Amino acid sequence: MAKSANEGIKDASNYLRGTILDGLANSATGSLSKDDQQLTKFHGTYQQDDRDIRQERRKKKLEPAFSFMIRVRMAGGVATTKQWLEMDRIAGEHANGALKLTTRQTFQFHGVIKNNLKKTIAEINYALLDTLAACGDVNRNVMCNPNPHQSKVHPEVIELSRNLSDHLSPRTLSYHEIWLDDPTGEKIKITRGPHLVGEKADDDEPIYGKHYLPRKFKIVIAVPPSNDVDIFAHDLGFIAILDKNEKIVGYNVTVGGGMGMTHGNEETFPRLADVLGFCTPEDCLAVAESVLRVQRDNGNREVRANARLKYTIETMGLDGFRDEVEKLLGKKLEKPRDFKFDSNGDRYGWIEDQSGNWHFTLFVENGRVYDTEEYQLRTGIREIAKVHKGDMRVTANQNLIISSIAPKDKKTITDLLEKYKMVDAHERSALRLNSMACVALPTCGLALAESQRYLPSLITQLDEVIEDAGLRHDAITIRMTGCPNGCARPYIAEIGLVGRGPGKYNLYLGGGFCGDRLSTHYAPNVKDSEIVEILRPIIKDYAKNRKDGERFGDFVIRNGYVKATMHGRDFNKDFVAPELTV
Ligand code: SRM
Ligand code: SF4
Repeated sequence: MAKSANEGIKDASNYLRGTILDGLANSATGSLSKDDQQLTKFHGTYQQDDRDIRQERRKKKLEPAFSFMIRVRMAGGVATTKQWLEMDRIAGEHANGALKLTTRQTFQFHGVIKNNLKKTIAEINYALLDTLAACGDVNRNVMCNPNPHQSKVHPEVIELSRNLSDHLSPRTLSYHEIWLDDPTGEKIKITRGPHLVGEKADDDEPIYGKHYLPRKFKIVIAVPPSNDVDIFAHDLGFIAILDKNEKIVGYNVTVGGGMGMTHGNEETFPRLADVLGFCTPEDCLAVAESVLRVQRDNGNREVRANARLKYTIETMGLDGFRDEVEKLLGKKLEKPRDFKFDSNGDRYGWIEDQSGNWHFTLFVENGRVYDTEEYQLRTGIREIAKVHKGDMRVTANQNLIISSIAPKDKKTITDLLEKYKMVDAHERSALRLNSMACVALPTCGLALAESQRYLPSLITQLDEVIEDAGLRHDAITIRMTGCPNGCARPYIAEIGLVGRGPGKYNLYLGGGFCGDRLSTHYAPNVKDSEIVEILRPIIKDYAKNRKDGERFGDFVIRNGYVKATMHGRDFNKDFVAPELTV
C-alpha cells in the first residue's frame, strides 16, 4: 500500500521547512499552502477559519476568515508568573483576548492572523517558552501530575517531564530559521532544550530521522493515588512508585493508550494503555526513546487513521512490542509494581503542603480564561500573577493552581481572589467541577457539534436533576467533545458526549471514575434537547439505588444500563441502541 500523503509532505519538506517562509510573506491571502499547513503543526500552529462566518463569507465571495491557533509547549504545565503575564499580554495583543488552558496542561491562543504569526511565536520564545513540537508527528507536550499535596515528589516529576520533553524534541533548525530569524539559536538563550544550549544544532534528527513519527506521540507522568493526567489515555506513561518515605523508587511504564476514533470506522477505537513493566528513574529517558523508536519503525505509515502507537501494539502484541523495546534498551523491564488510583479530577480551593506552603486550585470552566462584565477572570489572574511569588500550574483538567504561596503571602492572594470573585469559583455542583469540554466550534476545523460553548448550559440543566436527586456534592465525571477525536478524553468519563452532527451527540456511559475503564456506547445521535431527559431517570435511579460509595460509572454497569467495555477493540462493535422513550 502507498504511504499516506503526509509522509510525502514530510519527505519533501527539508526538515519541516517546506515553503512556510514564502507563505508568510505572501500578503495576497491570509492562508498558507495545503502542504505548509501540515508542516506548521510541527512548529506548534494550525491554520483555522472562523466557522461561524464561513457561509456568510462564501456568499460574499470572500476567502474564509483565516487565522491561526498557536499551542505552547510547556512540559509539566508549570509557568512562572512572568511567563503567565506574557501569555496574558499576547492573548490580548495578538489573539482573541482569551487564553485557553488545554487538556494537556498548556496554553493555546486563537485568532492570530498570518501577519502576526511570526511575531507572536517569537514573543512566546522571548518569554522562554516555545511552540516547537506542540503539534505534529512528534512527541507532544509532556504532562505530569501537578498536585501540590504531593509537593515532595513534584520537583522530581516535573524535572523528568522536562527532561523527556527536551530529549525527544526535534533538532531541526527550521524552527529558529522561520520564526526567530535565528538559525543557530544563539540570540535566544533558552535554557532548556539541548539544541539550544550549546550542543551543535543542525538538521540531523538522531531520534526521529527525516520522516519523524507516523503520528502524534504523547507522554504523561502520574503520581498515585491521583490520576489527574489520565495516564491510560496516552501513548506512553510513567506511574511513579513511591516507598514508605515517599521517595520515588521507579516507574511503571504504560503504553498504547489513545482516545481518537472515527465514527463508522470499526478499525479505529479508543484504547486504554497497558502496563508494560517497571523501570528505575535513571532509565526513563532510554525507555521513552526505545518506545518511540519502536513506534517510529513499526507504526503504520500507510493509513493515518491507524498510525498511533495503540494500533502498533494491537498489531505486534504487547509481548512482541516489549521484546523490541527491551532489545533497544539493552535490558529487561522489571515486573510492574502495585499502584492504586482514586480519581482523575482536581482538588479545588486551598491546600497546604508538607512544607507549610499554600496552593489554590482555581476552577476554570473548560480552561477558558477571559473577561466578561460579571466575571473578570483574566484580569483577576493577571493581578495575582503581578504579586504572586510562586508558580502557576496548569492542570490536565483545564484548571489552574496558583502554587507555592508562603503563609505570609496568603492574605494578599486571598484578597485578590475575593476581589475578582474567584475565591468561590468552585462553589458549584460536583458534576460541573468534574466536567470538561474541548474547543470545537467556531475554531476547530474538525468539529461536528458544539462543545465548550454548549456544555456549561447543559450542565446548568443537569444541575436541576442533580439537585433534585440530592447529588450536588457527588462527583460524576462528564466530558464532551465536538467530534470523535476525543480531545477532552470523553471515552473514560462516566458520562461522555461526542459530537455526531450539529446539535447531535453519541452518549457513552460507564467510564471509570479514576480514568481506568472505557465507557460504553449507550445511545446514538441524541439530540441536544433530549440529553437531560435521557439522563434524568438514570441519575435518579443512581441516587436511590447506589451502594455505599458506589460511583456512577460502576452503577450503570451493575444495573445493566451498559455492559463494561473490556477492551478498546470492542468499543464500536455489537452496539444495540436501547429503546428510549424521549
Ligand atoms: Fe486534540 C486534533 C484541540 C487534546 C485527540 N485537537 C485537534 C485539533 C488540533 C483539530 C485539528 O486537527 O484541526 C484541535 C484544535 C482545536 C482548536 O481550535 O483549538 C484540538 N486537543 C485540542 C485541545 C486544545 C482540546 C482542549 O479543549 O483542551 C487539547 C490540546 C492539547 C495540548 O495542549 O496539546 C487537545 N487531542 C487532545 C487529547 C487529550 C490528551 O491528549 O490528553 C486527545 C485524545 C488523546 C489522544 O491523542 O488519543 C486529542 N486531537 C485529537 C485527535 C485524534 C487523534 C487520533 O489518534 O485519532 C485529533 C485529530 C488528528 O490528530 O487528526 C486532534
Ligand atoms: Fe476539535 Fe474534535 Fe478535538 Fe473537539 S474533539 S477540539 S471538535 S478535534
